[in-house]
Amino acid sequence: MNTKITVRLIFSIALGFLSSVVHSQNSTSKPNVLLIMVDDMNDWVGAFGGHPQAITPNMDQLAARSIVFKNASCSAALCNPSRTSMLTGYQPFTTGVYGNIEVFRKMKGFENTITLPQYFAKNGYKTAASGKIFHNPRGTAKEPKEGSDPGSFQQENKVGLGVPYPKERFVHGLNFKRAGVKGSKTRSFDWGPVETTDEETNDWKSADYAAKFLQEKHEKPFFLACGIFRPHLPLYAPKKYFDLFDEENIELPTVLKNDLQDVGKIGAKWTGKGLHAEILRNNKWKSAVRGYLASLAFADACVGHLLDNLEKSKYKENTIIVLMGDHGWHLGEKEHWSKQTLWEESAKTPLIIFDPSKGEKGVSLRTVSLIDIYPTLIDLCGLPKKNDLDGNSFENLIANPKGKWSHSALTTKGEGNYTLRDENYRYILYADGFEELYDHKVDPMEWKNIASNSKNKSILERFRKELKSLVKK
Ligand SMILES: [Ca+2]
Ligand SMILES: [Ca+2]
Repeated sequence: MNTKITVRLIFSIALGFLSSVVHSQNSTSKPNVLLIMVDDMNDWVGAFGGHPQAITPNMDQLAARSIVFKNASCSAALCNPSRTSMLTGYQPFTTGVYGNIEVFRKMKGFENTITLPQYFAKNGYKTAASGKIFHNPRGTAKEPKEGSDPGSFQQENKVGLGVPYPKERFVHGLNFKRAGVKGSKTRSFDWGPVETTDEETNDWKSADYAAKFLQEKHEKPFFLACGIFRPHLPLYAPKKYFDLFDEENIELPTVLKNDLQDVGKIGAKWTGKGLHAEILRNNKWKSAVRGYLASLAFADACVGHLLDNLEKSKYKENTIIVLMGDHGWHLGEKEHWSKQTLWEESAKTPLIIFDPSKGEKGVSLRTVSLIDIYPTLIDLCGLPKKNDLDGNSFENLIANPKGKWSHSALTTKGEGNYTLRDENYRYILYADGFEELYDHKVDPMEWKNIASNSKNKSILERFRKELKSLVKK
């Protein structure tokens, strides 16, 4: 062996040794991830200021030490397409998953999709889920259910959701179906207190499973996801949370009369005008708002149980916390209840990120989206880039919430209906070509559609161009 070869050989052995040392250090020092997803939670969380009477001390406390994204959007204002998009990193129009019944793995070209938890597992993480993360948490490998993806998480807690139904299910709220009143499309449109303890509820059990996971010893870094089902319908919560709110003094959302006059035909058709009229006719608006606030306060307590256990655990200093809803929720705004519109109340979702290594806190007004979570978590955890994702990493905003961000947030509903949100405006394009434009600087409730005002032509042009570039991708 000549000297040159010997030197090269020694050098490469030394390099190999060094890189293995570096590698093992990396894998042990990687941060853990705790992802908390609260179903149908709108910006009524205290820290987001959506309702003055919200009682969410645990989420507010987390917000106070984190980056609070006040202009975050979902990819779709419905459980399955929103969650599928966040967990695959692809927009609804990329996979074709627009509704609650499609399964992304049955879509051509997406059979072998590597989901967010699978990507973490591939890169040395242990992954676990409790409660609703994929749309249907009850699917098993033997019996996959619509909207489930058995195997995405290495370990999954198959549980019930929310709060067990009261014995006399429909005694507390309004059961439109039973009352024979037209207008409700969902049989779950009900609310009321349930005589039960926190510990007996499914949501508490979901949080408790994750809490116990945090007390265990884990050899690898972990990616732990916990889904809380309330404030998803029906709005049943333990009685003590209803007792926090006095129905008489409940503040209603501010609603403009005839707000729907200047919206698109498609948008107006999506609203539940009939349901809203029935709620008014039955004088139940305050009662329903109280049901939502009580359910949200209960969800917050479940989140608190989990976060308290993280605080008590040895993972406290090395765990990134991501807390989000899956989309927003209307409670009468634009004569609509629930989700599935392209307006702010549906498209906006709370998003809080705490990264102990950055130690930053504050509010970010950048218009990020849940589609950006996948690439962002890759960067925050130092995993190899995944270049086929639709979203953009906003790692820079975790270090500096006022940092650079040049993307509008895109939300899709069905084929050909889109909305873009930047820090000043919301733009909507329906499949029939109708456009809406709202100026959030002066119109936070999106009352006045200014798309037809010739003054705004250049703003419209900018959004049209951006939307084209995103949808064509
Ligand atoms: Ca949902
Ligand atoms: Ca209007």
